Amino acid sequence: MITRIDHIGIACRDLDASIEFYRKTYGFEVAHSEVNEEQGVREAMLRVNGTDDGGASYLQLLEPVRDDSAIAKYLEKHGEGIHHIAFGTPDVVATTEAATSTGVRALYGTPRCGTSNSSINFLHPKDCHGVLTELVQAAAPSASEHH
Ligand code: MC0
Repeated sequence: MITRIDHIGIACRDLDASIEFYRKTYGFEVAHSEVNEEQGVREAMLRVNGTDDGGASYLQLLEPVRDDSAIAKYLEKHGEGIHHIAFGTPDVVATTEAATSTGVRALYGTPRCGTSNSSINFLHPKDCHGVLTELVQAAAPSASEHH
């Protein structure tokens, strides 16, 4: 079950320059930032609406930290722009299974770690009419308090 748009992921060459663009153009502030080594990104979450209860929607600005990362590859091929959409779900395993049962490929066999200890999986863009689609289950409040 999908309950909301968690975030829109945007590939950036220069994270600080993009943060500044969104601040001065729209007044968005950084709610959270981190480096995700496994995904090879430095990222900033800009909250568009909602609160810190796991139900908010964000822009996720993504800068590569490695040349072999998915974002580096995307920038090289397509340049800056929207990289993926992420739907929020209370159960990422069940929602992934519901999608794969229709023939859509999931990129991971089991969920991996996303922003703020969330659990994530991706659906292949070629099976989603050209849209890389992330499914994200927010961490339980006690786990996210550590960040
Ligand atoms: C690639 N393609 C895309 C795309 N990336 N289409 C739409 N949106 C995208 N973002 C298309 C290419 O144009 C190409 O089509 C085909 O898919 C194969 O792409 P490729 O360039 O050969 O690249 P692959 O196959 O090596 O990798 C694509 C794949 C990869 C989606 C499997 O990027 C991946 O594993 N992504 C999941 C992880 C990720 O994106 N991490 C970064 C965000 P043609 O027609 O040319 O064949 S991390 C994140 O978001 C976390 C931190 C979080 O939210 O918490």
